[in-house]
Amino acid sequence: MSTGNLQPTPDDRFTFGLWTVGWQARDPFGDPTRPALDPVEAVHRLADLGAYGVTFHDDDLIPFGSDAAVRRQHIDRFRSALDETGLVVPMMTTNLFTHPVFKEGALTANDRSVRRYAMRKVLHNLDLAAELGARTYVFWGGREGAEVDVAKDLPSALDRYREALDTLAQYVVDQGYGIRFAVEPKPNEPRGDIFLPTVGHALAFISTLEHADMVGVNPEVGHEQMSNLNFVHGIAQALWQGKLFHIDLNGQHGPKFDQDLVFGHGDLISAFGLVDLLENGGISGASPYDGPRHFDYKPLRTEDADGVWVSAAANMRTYLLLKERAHAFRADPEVQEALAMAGAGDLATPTLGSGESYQELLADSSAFEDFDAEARAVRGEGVVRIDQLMVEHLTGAR
Ligand code: GLT
Ligand code: MN
Ligand code: MN
Repeated sequence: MSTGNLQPTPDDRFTFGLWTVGWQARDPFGDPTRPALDPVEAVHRLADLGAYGVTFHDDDLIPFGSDAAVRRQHIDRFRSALDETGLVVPMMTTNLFTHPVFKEGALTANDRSVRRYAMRKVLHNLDLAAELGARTYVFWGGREGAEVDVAKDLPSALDRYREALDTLAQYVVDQGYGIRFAVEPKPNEPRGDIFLPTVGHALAFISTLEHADMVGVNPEVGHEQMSNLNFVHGIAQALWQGKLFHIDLNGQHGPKFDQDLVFGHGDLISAFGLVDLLENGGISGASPYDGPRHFDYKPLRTEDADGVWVSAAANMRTYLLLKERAHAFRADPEVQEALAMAGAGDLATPTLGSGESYQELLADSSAFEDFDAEARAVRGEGVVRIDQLMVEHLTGAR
């Protein structure tokens, strides 16, 4: 049974994209089912629900092609709403995917003039990000990819992606903006295949960058699960490499189109493992994530305007429920005993002794010559008991 406080507050650091609650539910087969949402109203409604911040693409706030005066009007009235509510803007990003000019790519388009235009669009919006105090800038390359592999020079596309991030990072350094970049992987949709499709691809790419230290990842639950990958493992590796700069929380039912469900409304057991990792650091308690808990979901197309806010609240409540359940799980003496029986904590002990070399390992007959692998193999590992204890906590049975 839930005992914790399930009312979100800014201390929980819950954030939402303007494009999430503002999604009008236009899909490839149907017209919008909801009216446009004024970003100012979004700020007030999110603040009323207990959110901490709001994030956005340039075009979510300032219609594409606006002149400088109109741009300033949109920024100023948005800024007033932030000041009235106390909501902050911890992350911003660029829309490099909606306008048809980006149909063949943006930072990796074949056409150099499109690439130069895309870089200018980012540079312009980085100034606004700095003005609004954003600390993280996301790069989701929705149009960076291909449908026809032989029509794209793939190695050069990666060269151009790197060139763009190196150049934009240099701008941030030179301006003293203190902003870090977060690359958001996605395997496909809208492109047939998108470059940097998974957390692993993104981490490997980032290691080649000139300013690799200021570039991390912004993994999204559904994007890894679209590839049938284990999101919790991806997050653990990003944390382990000090690269979890931001996170997009939502729900997904396995490999299919990007569902962007409410957090926990997809794979609930994975969501439990994720919150346990983010909040408790998992078994070892290492590296808890301290950034915003950002929801990147789409209110179902079936919902009206009221349903949008029901679903926004559901993301936060589900997170808090899982947080409370994960704490109860970790505090349960039977769980601790089961984990000890399984030797889960022993993995934190180095395999070699302090100062031990491979020569000493070679000389240790107990490690090999006298080790009875057959006898060791007979012993059960006791993992199912832990799984069931987790399910019982998750279902409120404990
Ligand atoms: C887009 C995408 C998201 C990205 C956003 C950032 S926009 O809606 O589906 O996953 O996080 O560009
Ligand atoms: Mn996302
Ligand atoms: Mn998504």
